[in-house]
Amino acid sequence: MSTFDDQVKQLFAKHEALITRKNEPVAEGNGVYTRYKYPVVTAAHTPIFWRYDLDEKTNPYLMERIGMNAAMNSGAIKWNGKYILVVRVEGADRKSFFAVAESPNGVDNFRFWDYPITMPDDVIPATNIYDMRLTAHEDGWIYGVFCAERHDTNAPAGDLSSATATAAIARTKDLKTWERLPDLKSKSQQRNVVLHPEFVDGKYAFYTRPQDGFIDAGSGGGIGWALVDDITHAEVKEEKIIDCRYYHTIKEVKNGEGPHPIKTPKGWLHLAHGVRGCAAGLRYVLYMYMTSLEDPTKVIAAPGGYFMAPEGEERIGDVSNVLFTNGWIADEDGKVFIYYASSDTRMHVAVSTVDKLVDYCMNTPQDGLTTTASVETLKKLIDKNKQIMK
Ligand code: M1P
Repeated sequence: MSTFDDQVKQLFAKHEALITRKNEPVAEGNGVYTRYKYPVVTAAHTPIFWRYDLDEKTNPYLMERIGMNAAMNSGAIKWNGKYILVVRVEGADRKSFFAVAESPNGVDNFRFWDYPITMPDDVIPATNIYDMRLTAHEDGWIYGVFCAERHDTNAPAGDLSSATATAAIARTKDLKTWERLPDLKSKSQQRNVVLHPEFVDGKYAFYTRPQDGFIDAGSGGGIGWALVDDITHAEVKEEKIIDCRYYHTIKEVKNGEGPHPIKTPKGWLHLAHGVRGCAAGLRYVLYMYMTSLEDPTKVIAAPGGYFMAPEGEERIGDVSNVLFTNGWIADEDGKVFIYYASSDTRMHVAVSTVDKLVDYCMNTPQDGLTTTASVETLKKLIDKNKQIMK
């Protein structure tokens, strides 16, 4: 019979084997990006010493004491030469918190720092916080903008589900100590709010996602843009929708900015999620678009359809049929690491390059919004290829 110490050793060994497992690129792809075989971070990647009481006296059966349910929607940044994810870890108690996991190469060996982030509360504490977008702003701070969820105080008695979504703002210099700034003031609820990395007209610029309710985007027309004078008292005064939702598209029901856009010589490269309804519920896919360097509110490329959709095991999880992204890293050599979560359960990586992504955006036909237009677009490519194939 193995001793308590043996069992602890086995737990650590199994965990170490998981987090040091080499990841492999998946050979077949569409030429735009390369998926990787294994998820990069899962609930099982969280340290053993977060989940188990390792004292034989108080945990003689070596049982898990604090369960972790998911590791998902992570912000990303390259920092001190390391690929950093600020992971949304969701405990078995349904509360999400932020924790840093770092990797030396961006595709495997992600290891959590010993402690989760202690995020200070705003004046009215939130019940739950999640989905941080990281922005190393030109003002010198690293900002984390995330969703703060609170029970809706206007909900009728007995309604324990109605909630409100607000954009919360914090900043740091070392990813360890965070200064919480007041939540973004806005007339509507907000989720998927992202800070643009540069000043625009001397102001901070936010991508917003106005929404009528906690779930419903409702009259919120899409991804918005708002300029803010003072980040320490941020308020959306005027909001302009820059990336609209359309009927019968992948973003018919909702959309939301992913990570902050990457600056390229041809324009700002954006990654976002789009949501449509179907008999199986909501389907979340990723899509891309580009905006002008001169006027970041002007869309200059809008490839039709989705960029990535759930495949294989990605389709299944706590909230199935979902891909979601709020983190990517553009490396100095032009490589782009796209971090995405599948079905609100686990984190993956796909790798591409800035050049390929710009080419994808500029040369993928736009959605013509009708079957007739789609067939005409398809026929044009067939005609062209028929000439080549002669
Ligand atoms: O469950 C899918 C996603 O739903 C929400 O995204 P959105 O606001 O666009 O509907 C978020 O709660 C997100 O965390 C979650 O992954």
